[in-house]
Amino acid sequence: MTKIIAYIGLGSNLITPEAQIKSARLAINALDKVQEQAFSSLYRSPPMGPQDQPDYVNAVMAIVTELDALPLLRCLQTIELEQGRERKDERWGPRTLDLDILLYADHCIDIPDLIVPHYGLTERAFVLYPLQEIAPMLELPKLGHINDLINNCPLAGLEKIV
Ligand code: A4P
Ligand code: MG
Repeated sequence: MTKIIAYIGLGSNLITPEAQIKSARLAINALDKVQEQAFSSLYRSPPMGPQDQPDYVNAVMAIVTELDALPLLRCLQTIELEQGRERKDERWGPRTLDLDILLYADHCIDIPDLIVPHYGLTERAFVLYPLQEIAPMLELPKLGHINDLINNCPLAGLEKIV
């Protein structure tokens, strides 16, 4: 199996979000056939979607992996559950941890459980800015250069946590 570079979006807005992101990073690093290649700063932003929930902390991680995309998703979902993620009916509701596969090399995937590139990526400052921080030359399949996407995506209150 060849090695693939994938980008994972991490998000949390419940129960010490910064600590949730940091422990998710450790858990991803502990996965078999996954190595961290880069990890962005942490960013804070107001919630997209329902406003009656806390601000989010987000980050983006680049990994090198020999896992296929779907097994990788299953591993990430297990980590979400281990960190107390509860799936509720409310769309875009609060969560202890959300792990999304943003990109899987230059693959375009559209199967029932997995759409890559992640569907919301171009409208989400909390994804694009940390992604640009760790991959400033990135060309996204079907979507174009990261800098062009950033130029069309307002910050929407996003702040780097220092
Ligand atoms: N799925 C399909 N494609 C993917 C992918 N590329 N990566 C499927 C991960 N999962 C993918 O996900 C729902 C289903 O998406 C899964 O069964 C998986 O097979 P979920 O994690 O159960 O539910 P979700 O995350 O609540 O749904 P959704 O619509 O993906 O939520 P989002 O888009 O992740 O939004 N505001 C700020 N500021 N920052 C945030 O991070 N996040 C959300 C959640 C809302 N507002 C936010 C933030
Ligand atoms: Mg998700």
